[in-house]
This record gives sequence, C-alpha cells and structure tokens, in this order.
Amino acid sequence: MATQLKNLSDFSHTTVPDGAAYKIAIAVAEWNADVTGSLYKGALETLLKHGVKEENITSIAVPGSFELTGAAEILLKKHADLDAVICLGCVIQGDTKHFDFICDAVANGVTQVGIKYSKPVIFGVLTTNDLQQALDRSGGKHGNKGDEAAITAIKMAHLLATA
Ligand code: DLZ
Repeated sequence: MATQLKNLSDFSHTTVPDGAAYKIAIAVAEWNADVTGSLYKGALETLLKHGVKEENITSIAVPGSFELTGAAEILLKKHADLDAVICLGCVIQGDTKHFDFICDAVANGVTQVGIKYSKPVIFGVLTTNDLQQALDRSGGKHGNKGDEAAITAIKMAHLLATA
C-alpha cells in the first residue's frame, strides 16, 4: 500500500502510462464544431499514440456541451468495462448568461457522473471569452486541450487499475 513519489517529474507528460489495456470513450459536442473537431482529432491521435487500441475507443457526438453529462452517464451505464470517458466541448462567452449556466452544468455534471460510477470522467471543455481563444487551445499557439484530456484519461485509467 505504501507508495512514494520520487520527484516532480513524475507528473510530467513524459511519464504517460501505456494505454494498451484501457477502454476509453470520447463524447464530443457539435456546437462550435470547428473547435471541437480539432479537440477530438487531438484526443484520438493522443490515445492511439500512447497505445490505446482503436477497437477499444468508442466515440459519440452530442448536440452541445450541456449534453456531455448525459452522454457520459449513458456510456458508463451501457458499457461497464469502460475505464474512462473524455468529454470534449467548447463554450464561448456571448451576450447572455448561457455561458455561465452551461459551464457550471457541465463541470458539475461530469464531476457527479465520475463520482457515481467511480470512473474518471475528463473535463475537456474549453470555456473561452471568444473564438480566437478557443482556436488557440485546439491546435493553435496554446496547444490542443484534446491531447491533454487524452493524457489525463490514460493517467486516471491507470490510477484506477493500479491504486
Ligand atoms: C445553446 C448553446 C449556446 C448558446 N452556446 C453554446 C456553446 O457556446 N457551446 C456549446 O457547446 N453549446 C452551446 N449551446 C447548446 C447547449 O450546450 C445545449 O445543447 C442546448 O442548450 C440544448 O440542451
């Protein structure tokens, strides 16, 4: 049971566990599809790069980020052998309060689903002030948060399997 971490490099992206044993689902929102399509591409490529088998990856699309919670719940209920679910979306600030409602709902929702099923549900939702900030984080100058979500999913699936 006793485990010690050697140093901070244990947390770097260079120590991603092998994903070969894991089954991972990706739920992606169709709103702001240019952005979420890039998040999805990044997540999928990163899972494959770290050894997750193509036949062990299930991908579904939902209308908007608000629906990601329901999608994660459906996936975990129907597929008991899943090791993690990645939720990808992009909510862009507008003139009304929709931004706050959707962001709060999906952040709380995926958290609750993860707790309910004791499975990692990864929050890969961009919450930005404008489209440029979203583009910068979906394959632009600030990298691709889809890649990061995939790495987080593998790390958490590994934790689930080995803790
Ligand atoms: C309605 C809406 C709005 C205005 N903006 C976004 C957004 O920026 N990003 C996103 O993912 N979804 C948006 N939606 C759709 C909601 O997520 C949801 O699909 C609808 O409210 C139906 O439940």
